[in-house]
Amino acid sequence: MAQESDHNTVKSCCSTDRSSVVLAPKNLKLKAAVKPADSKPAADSNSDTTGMLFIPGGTFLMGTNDKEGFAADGEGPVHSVTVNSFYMDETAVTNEQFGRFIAATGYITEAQRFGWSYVFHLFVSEAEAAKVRTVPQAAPWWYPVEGADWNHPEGPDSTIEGREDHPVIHVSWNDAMAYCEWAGRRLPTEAEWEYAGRGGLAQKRYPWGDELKQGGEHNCNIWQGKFPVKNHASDGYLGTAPAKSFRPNGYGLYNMAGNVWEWCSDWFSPTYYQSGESDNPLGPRTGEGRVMRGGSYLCHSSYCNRYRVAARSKNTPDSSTGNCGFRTVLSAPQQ
Ligand SMILES: [Ca+2]
Ligand SMILES: [Ca+2]
Ligand SMILES: [Cu+2]
Repeated sequence: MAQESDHNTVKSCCSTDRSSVVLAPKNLKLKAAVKPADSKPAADSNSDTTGMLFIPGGTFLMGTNDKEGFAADGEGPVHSVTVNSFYMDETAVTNEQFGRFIAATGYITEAQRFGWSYVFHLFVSEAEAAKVRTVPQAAPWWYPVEGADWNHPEGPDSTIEGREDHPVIHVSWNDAMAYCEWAGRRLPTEAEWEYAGRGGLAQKRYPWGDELKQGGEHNCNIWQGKFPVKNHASDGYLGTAPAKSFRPNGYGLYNMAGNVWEWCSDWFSPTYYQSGESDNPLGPRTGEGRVMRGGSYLCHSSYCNRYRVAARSKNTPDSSTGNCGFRTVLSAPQQ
């Protein structure tokens, strides 16, 4: 299998971007139909908070100086940030919820426009694997599979049947924004995501505390074993878990750590925390990648321990993978 060079300069996490393999989009014209989106938290007109939890605003210490962190990702310095109250989805958006959006709008996702998406190699059938010609050099466990999309997570020979309550995957940032627009919601800012992820705790490594396991029990869906070849799945899941699995955090939010990465509205910059922006920060004004938070079922302490609550990553807004989804938020009326 030939390998194309990877455009990532920062050591990649368990994810990968669309430009890492050279495959021509099958339908470039349609791609223009994706509207560029503004990352500003709009004054939300919608007041339907079904499936959401109230997150009371406050001031917290964002970021970490943890020695287990990735300094190159810009996880530090720790800095004080204030966020207003908001509502956040209790779980990541599920296949069932995303399916309702597709049924209502006929929206075509970017994976469908490009004709392919990244599937983790162990999930790809022999027949589909035989068609794969290039893989991202820095993340060769990702196969660009033609016909893989949210409704066919492992490729054209797969379905989401039985996984309706799992988080939707193979959605790009642009797809997530389109869903938000339809639902009258928005993506969380990176600050909102971390504030919510911490669940009211201060400067802990995980949403539940500093220890990965509590009483010997798994708290999240990540990778056990030898990445990327042997997953023991002692947490119960090789791939995605139902969106409402494991114990929720202090705010009642499920799977903020692990399961699937979650898109945030911000552009990513490893130096952004040095900007001093502390009042409901919206992220850098420009960038190349959008922030992803929380890590996924592929994260492992030996390679990418980005299931820590301060961990950050990014991907280009048109990229889609089998381990990234999103959840939505809604601004609460200001007091
Ligand atoms: Ca797992
Ligand atoms: Ca997650
Ligand atoms: Cu990872």
